[in-house]
Amino acid sequence: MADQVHDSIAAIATPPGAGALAIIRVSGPDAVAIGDRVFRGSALLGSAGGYTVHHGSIVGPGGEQFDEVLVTLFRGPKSYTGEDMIEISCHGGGFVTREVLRIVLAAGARPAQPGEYTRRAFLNGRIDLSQAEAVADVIAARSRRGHRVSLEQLAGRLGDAVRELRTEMMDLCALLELELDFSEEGLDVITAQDVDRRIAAVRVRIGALLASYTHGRIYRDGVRVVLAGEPNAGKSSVFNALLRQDRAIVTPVPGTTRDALEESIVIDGILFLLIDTAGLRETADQVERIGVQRSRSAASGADILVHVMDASVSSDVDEHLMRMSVHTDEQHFIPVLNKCDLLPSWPGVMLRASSVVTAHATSPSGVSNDSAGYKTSASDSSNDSAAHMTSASGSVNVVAVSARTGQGLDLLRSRLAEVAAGDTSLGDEEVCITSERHRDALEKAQASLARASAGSSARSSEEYLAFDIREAAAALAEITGEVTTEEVLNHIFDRFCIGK
Ligand SMILES: Nc1nc2c(ncn2[C@@H]2O[C@H](COP(=O)(O)OP(=O)(O)OP(=O)(O)O)[C@@H](O)[C@H]2O)c(=O)[nH]1
Ligand SMILES: [Mg+2]
Repeated sequence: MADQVHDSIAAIATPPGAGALAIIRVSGPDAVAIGDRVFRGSALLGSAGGYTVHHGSIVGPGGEQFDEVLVTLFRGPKSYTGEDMIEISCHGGGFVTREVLRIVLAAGARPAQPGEYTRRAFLNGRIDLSQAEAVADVIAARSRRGHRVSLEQLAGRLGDAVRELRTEMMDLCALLELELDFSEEGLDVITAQDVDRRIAAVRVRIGALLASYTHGRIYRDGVRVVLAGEPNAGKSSVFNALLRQDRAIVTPVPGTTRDALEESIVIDGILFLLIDTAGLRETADQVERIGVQRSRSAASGADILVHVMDASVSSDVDEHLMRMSVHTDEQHFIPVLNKCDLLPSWPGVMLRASSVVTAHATSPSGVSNDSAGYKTSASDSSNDSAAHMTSASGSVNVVAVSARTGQGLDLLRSRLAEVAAGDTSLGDEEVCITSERHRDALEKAQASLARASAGSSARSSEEYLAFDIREAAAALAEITGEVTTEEVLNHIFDRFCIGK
């Protein structure tokens, strides 16, 4: 595609459907000339400067007036793409918009590919690759925090942090190479301790960026919350109550929910994907059995597992957890005691569970169908599953709710937000990574730097150290796109909409 940047592209930049206005964007060396072919205003666009708005009409090939429009003119390089651009604001009907685009295409533009404007902005050096990715994220953002992390990336904060790290590495390489040149003359350019210290400092900063992925991913893509538990515990009722809508079917019949249902909500600016699942039990019903399997696999992919228990069966939380042989990572596990309206008195919000589970993250491996619990395998059948429960390390925060009356649900909401944000909530100063691509690049860099550190401790030659450090710097360059491939670019821009 790099060789195609010399033509002019056009696309509708607003969503399809009727609206007050729609915008057709044209970018490329002929953008202004194409504008003058299709637009009649009081002056020629060709003689106008950038950042000007012109009132007039779009005319068809036969000179017939088609729509009354405003044209905004941008002169490269001070435009989104870095090229000459015009944006035609026309009436927002589907027919009008398509027709204006058709007229523009007939006047010499080619239809733009998805993300092609942003791709040109990147290729023309207007933005780095991490900023280009952030454009799509800002558009796709579904929550306040998701929007914030994307916006900061768009502002170039990640790119700046990465470039700073690269500069530090390249400086270090230069010193190492100087050292190599001067070593025969017995001159010390940099001491071994200095090299160690500087590599270690960069590794710490990369480590911090990597750690921010936990938040970043969650803020961007949302937190997967699986509601699980015994049949009839009220999972679907809690699901509906959190959504404030009757989404899932609720009946007194155990085994009502078969297929996993997914809906999103925003709590405290964080996006949550709530997943209601089939109650976990052994069953002869073929459909329900598939549902139970799906519950287990959903639970294994959960960021947060909400285990719903029926207070009318027992208000003893331990008993519930033991019976279900729940193994879960304590930190991402929220036990919920539902139907508390049926108890003679409302239980305290922090029930003490004397012997519960720690540190057994649910995982897809070892999941089998022959127990009610989330995780069993051939070697740990449900009989000896109690062995997995580390006893009495402390109390567990059990949230008492009633899906029926709504009591306790606000507490459950804030508990979800609290668990999602983790114990270290994101500071204002912190740069945050949100994409797997960035994480992979940082991990690659970190691995090269680990080799450099090891080499430095072993007092290897400066040549080898510089090689590893250069490799780390090259990995970081993938984030900003200083080093990139057509394949990577296609992968990134394919998820853009047309017109952006
Ligand atoms: N009193 C009372 N009843 C509730 C409450 N929550 C749910 N129920 C009732 O419990 C029954 C089961 O509710 P569901 O939400 O279908 O339970 P479930 O866990 O989704 O059940 P399955 O999908 O069969 O696994 C229904 O009759 C609900 O009306 C509650 O807070 N209080
Ligand atoms: Mg249900």
